[in-house]
Amino acid sequence: MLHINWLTLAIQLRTMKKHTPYSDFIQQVPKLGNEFEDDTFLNDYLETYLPKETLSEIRPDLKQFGGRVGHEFLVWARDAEVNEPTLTQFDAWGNRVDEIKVADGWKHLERVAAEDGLVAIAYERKQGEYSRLYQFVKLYMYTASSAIYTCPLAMTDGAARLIEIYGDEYLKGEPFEGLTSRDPMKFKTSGQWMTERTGGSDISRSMTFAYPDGDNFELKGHKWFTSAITADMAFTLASMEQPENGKRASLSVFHLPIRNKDGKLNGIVVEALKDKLGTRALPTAQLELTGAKARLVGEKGKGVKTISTLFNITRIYNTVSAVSYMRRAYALPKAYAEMREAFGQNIGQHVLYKKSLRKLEITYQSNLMLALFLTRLLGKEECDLASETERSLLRLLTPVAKLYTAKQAIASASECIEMFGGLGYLEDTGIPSILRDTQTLSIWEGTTNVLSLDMLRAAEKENGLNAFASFAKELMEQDHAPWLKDLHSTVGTKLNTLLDFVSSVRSAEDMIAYSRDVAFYLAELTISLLWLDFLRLNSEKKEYAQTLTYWSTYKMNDAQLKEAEVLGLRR
Ligand code: MFK
Repeated sequence: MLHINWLTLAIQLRTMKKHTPYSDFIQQVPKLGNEFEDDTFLNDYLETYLPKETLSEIRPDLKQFGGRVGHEFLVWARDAEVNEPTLTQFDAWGNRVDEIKVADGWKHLERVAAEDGLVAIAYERKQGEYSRLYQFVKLYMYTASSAIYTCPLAMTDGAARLIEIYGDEYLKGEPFEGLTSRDPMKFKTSGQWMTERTGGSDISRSMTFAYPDGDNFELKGHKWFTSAITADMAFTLASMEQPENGKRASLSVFHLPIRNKDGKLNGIVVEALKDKLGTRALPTAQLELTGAKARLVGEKGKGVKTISTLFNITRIYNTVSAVSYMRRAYALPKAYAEMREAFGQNIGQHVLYKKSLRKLEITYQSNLMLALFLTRLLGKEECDLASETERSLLRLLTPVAKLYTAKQAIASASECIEMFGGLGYLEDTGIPSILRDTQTLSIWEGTTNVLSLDMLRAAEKENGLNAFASFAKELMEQDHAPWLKDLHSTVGTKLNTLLDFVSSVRSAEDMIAYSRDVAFYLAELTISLLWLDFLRLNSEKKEYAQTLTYWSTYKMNDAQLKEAEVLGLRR
């Protein structure tokens, strides 16, 4: 008879378990380093386009900031995301209070934004035309670690610019000083309320009305998506006359404080907080305006034109934020590559992982090239140093860069998740929020289609296409090193392809059908031209030539220009 010694067997099994090579394995957590120092391309870019003395002046600040984003800020961002905002509409006694609570992490992210001058730098203008570049480099590092506190900052910055251009003496006083302050106790933020139940893209369907109230107005109506309702003030649209049947409302811009001096809401009822796919730390509300006291800003009936000053700034924020997420979607799997093993080696050694990583690297660098170019143009415009061509180019490239980078960010975020396998799909790694948050970038501040139409508006009405052609011609005519000859010729061919295609389109309807693909091609072509310029100025940095080869040869696809025709969408 078989005799089993159960005690010995149990000991043997335990020992076997202990000796299984991977039984005690715990995956090391990938960590970010210094997001300024580790970003070699960012450093190369700043060395190329900033005067030496400006770079030496701001480098210590960029370095200290880059060291904090991957650590201290991430902890606050996580706190803000896990502890979502809450709305309490009534107190225990039945009084309407509409109190919104946000996490401590969110408050820390606001404090650091003030102290580090994330809005202020642009208005102090200590670096002259380079102030915007400096500011946006900080925002580029900040966004992906901010639980998108960048959203209130974007609207705050847009509001400050709106006041600079259209504000009266009152707005240029305390409100402007608050929006651009570095003192956390004085720093104020602004909302931008445009969307209503009747429309987000077509705001001419707005149904908020402004009734005279002494020298000012009372606003009545609904606002459907109001991001950052915890702000101190808002700029919004309302009509001063009831529209006749079928006529578009003529809108005007109004400024309103969100709370009165006694701390009570200024004729505002918070109906609900929105339950969103992403940006969950950001309190986005649905409001009723029940007689909010407001003042007119700019010319009556010119509301869309006036508020475009604000949303053109937030569209540049959107662009820079998209690249921030692209950088994160590269930096995280890059860190992981060095500490995760599979099939006998670090995953970073596998050629297919290397390929995915390299594509993410090219994507973030190329999009950063476009985003930072835009901020240089903006800086020049705001310091009155931009030529007419540069102004029109800024106007044209703002919607183009916004729509393009948003889509690229979503694709990079999705790839990043896959590169972590199942871990990338787990909420408590913090990685899924990158995908959820980037998804909003192609929606708010104008969808891809609406911005394609805005590109047409800028191209035709504001001389954008001619400006682009002169900018491209000027870059192509510079002296290029002989080794750049083939790349120069490839980019030249792409430029001709676009210009020939656009001039071959016969009707306005066809142009609309083609506009989205033209916008994508234009973004990619601008990036190619900018790489060419960068290589011209950095002849010794031949490693970047591979990037331009990939970009202009594989990424840019001439067939995409004909997509609307292939789909039978021409009239
Ligand atoms: C991380 C970053 C965070 C960002 C913060 C996000 C939080 C905020 C959330 C939101 O508020 S999301 C809501 C955003 N909504 C939009 O962006 C609206 C999207 N729709 C459009 O952009 C439409 O194109 C538009 C509403 C502007 C169309 O309106 P209209 O009235 O049909 O425009 P129209 O009649 O063509 O233009 C009126 C005037 O404005 C014209 O000037 P004139 O009066 O001199 O002729 C246009 O040239 C001018 N205009 C329009 N868009 C412009 C512009 N001017 C300069 N720049 C523009 N982009």
